[in-house]
Amino acid sequence: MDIRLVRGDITEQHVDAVVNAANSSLLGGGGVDGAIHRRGGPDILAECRELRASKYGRGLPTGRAVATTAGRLPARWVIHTVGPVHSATEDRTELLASCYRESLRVADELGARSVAFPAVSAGVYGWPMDDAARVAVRTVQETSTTVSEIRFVLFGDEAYAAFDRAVRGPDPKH
Ligand code: AR6
Repeated sequence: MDIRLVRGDITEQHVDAVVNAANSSLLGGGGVDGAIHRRGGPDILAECRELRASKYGRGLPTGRAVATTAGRLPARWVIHTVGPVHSATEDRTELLASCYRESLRVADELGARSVAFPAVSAGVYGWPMDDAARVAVRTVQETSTTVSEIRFVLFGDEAYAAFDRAVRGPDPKH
């Protein structure tokens, strides 16, 4: 499995599946979620509403993932996952890892070979970027998957640098 880091906007990625940093309501929000619904168009929200009606009336639990169409995005699917808020629980690291594992499990079920991830929980949900990046990179490296390309799409230099450090591992000089 190849891990790539890209600076940019996740809604512009030509990949099989784009992961959305959603919330349990599945009804949209700001950040990545807002951008995906805005650029992807109303078909994504329509499918999210159906999922709420059929399976997730109480919301998609934190750490889980579910797929919909990607609408007008240049991808085939959006995989919605709900990250933990940083201020919340003792299980937050495990729940954040679960977002990446579950998203890759859903990607495998779909037959997706390339998947783009944002820095889940590192925006509105308040995770320090270095911590979020370490959990993200370690988890995808440890997950067995048929996905062959994982692309972390980072907004801005700080996020890119944090993921770059996480991919390179601890600096031996320190
Ligand atoms: N492409 C790539 N990365 C982006 C983009 C984009 N278009 N837009 C923002 N980021 P966030 P969370 C970065 O807040 O912390 C929503 O309201 C952003 O700079 O999108 O998991 C949901 O509905 C940050 O580094 O997700 C939830 O309520 C990272 O993506 C809540 O926010 C994640 O920021 C989820 O919060």
